[in-house]
Amino acid sequence: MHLEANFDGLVGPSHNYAGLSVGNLASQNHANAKSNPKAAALQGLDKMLALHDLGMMQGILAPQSRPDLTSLRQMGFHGSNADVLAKAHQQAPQLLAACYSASSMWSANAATVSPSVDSADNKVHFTPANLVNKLHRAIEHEQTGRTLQAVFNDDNHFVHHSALPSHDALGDEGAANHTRLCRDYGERGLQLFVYGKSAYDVSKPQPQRFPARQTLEASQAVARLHQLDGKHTLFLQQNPAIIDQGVFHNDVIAVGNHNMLFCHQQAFLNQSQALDKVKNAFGDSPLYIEQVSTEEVSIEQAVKSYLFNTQIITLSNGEMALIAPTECLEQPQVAAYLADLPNRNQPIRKVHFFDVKQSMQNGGGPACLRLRVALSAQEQSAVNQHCVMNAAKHQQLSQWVNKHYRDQLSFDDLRDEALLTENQTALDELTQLLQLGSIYPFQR
Ligand code: SUG
Repeated sequence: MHLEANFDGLVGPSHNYAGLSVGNLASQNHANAKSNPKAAALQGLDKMLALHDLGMMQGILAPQSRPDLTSLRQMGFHGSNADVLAKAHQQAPQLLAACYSASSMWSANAATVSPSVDSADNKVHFTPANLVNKLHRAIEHEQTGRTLQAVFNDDNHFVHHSALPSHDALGDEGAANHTRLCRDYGERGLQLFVYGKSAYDVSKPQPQRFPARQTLEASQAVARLHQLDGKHTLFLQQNPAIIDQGVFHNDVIAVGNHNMLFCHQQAFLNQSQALDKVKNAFGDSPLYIEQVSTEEVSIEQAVKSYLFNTQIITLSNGEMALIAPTECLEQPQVAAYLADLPNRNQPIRKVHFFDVKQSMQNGGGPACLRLRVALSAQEQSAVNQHCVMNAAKHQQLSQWVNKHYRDQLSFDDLRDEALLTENQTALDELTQLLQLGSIYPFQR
């Protein structure tokens, strides 16, 4: 049996609000707010357990080691670890914050993943995203590669590529700009790559205010690496006007699952032509496109609520359910829309609401927290089983969080060497709980 697993990023012990992501309004609005790392990690674990309880295969991706001392030393801070932290805190607080971000929790940005049924060599392909647009994220991809190798560690089934060269022309944000539509997870699907700009084609419009993080050229390179069939691969441009309104990734305005595409009316450039292309490429079987009009939900409310950063999941009875953040209940248009959604002619029958507020305040909703990996039965058994969620694992990891995480963090706490030690102690223990081996630089 094929299924689509969700691998969520476990929130790291240094979760904080540093306002690092220009163009991501929640990140900017919460710059320097106090964060709650323990609550953040527990919220994430509870969502993972709930998905497991709904019958889904739910995986866990370990956080990255922060602060990233290698990067800080590369930037010229030297001496003991305490010296490095104190100097960076005093001389370049932005760089210290970048090297301390727990942003790897948003595993939708970890990589692009293609299932084996879509690839010419019949293997599952992983390409870590270079995330070049933001410094705090551009330092993630090497560790991402090591972590994915430790979870999907079998050459017979899994192919791990390096990230694309780190340059804006190949800016890649991973699965946040990638969706796959299919009739069944075990059948060849249609892979939709959504880009914000082209590096070279000047005829394509670009946003004026905020950066487009994903380029067409990067999406094409990933499709080549993954050996996808051109007939079943589409490249669509995101509407640049909404990037300027805070839609910094396509998964803030559109989400797909099986034969359903759920999107806002303004998600894509030249939307009706774009959706015609999707329908044609999908073929004859039924495809549900649920488009929400601007009248019904404004872009502003969509961005505040993360209505489209929801997860659509298919339950074992074939019905679909929507995993939504509780912020959707706070925006009146969105709450009204969701109350009516199950009555419409589309497959979602139920909406489940989750409190992931700690992540939401940095611009990460339920869908940002997960990387989708469609797997055959054989591939499922080739996954590192210690990274798969169940009730016992949830209990074990909740205890681990309660033992190691601080209740609260603010920027000045980042210069405290004790925080570094706490992070490393926690992650060292985690590699044993998840049986990952020595994946972190401090363990080598
Ligand atoms: O890259 N926020 C992340 C949020 C990523 C959301 N992911 C998806 N939409 N798939 C980002 O902008 C904020 C960090 C800070 O400001 O402290 C941050 O990195």
